[in-house]
Amino acid sequence: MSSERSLVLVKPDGVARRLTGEVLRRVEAKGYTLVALAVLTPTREQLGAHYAEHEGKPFYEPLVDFMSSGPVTAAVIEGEGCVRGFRALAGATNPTDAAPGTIRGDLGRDWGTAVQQNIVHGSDSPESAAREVAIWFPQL
Ligand code: DAT
Ligand code: MG
Repeated sequence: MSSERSLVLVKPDGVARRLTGEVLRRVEAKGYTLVALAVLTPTREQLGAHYAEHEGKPFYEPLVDFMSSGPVTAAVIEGEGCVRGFRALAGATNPTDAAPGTIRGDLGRDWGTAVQQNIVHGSDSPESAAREVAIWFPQL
């Protein structure tokens, strides 16, 4: 059986709001397995690698500022289809548009900041997941 993995981050807003447990609860209730877990404040260098695709966009510097502003909870999850499955749990990028029932739809809102603070990150493809897991958990 193939065991797809995804990289999940509870972003600084989610950690500050004490939502790590709520996010991990939803991951586990869905049936995915936690295979690695860490709490850390990311460096700007680490975030530059993680968000390389967004370099040059207007929200890039605010994004790196925000993501390095405090601790995040990083997790590797595992399960058939979990990359797409976690993106479905997370909901749309803009929390105003995210459907009720999703993490961003239930727990997030627009705070008027330069970058959307939307509680979670989830890898957008199995290829991205492999790249991101290597950035956050080089020991895996
Ligand atoms: P996602 O996190 O849903 O994969 P993304 O990779 O396109 O979204 O962008 C990374 C993060 O940057 C996203 O979670 C929130 C923020 N962001 C994206 N597009 C934005 C925009 N147009 N304005 C403000 N923030 C944005
Ligand atoms: Mg993305």
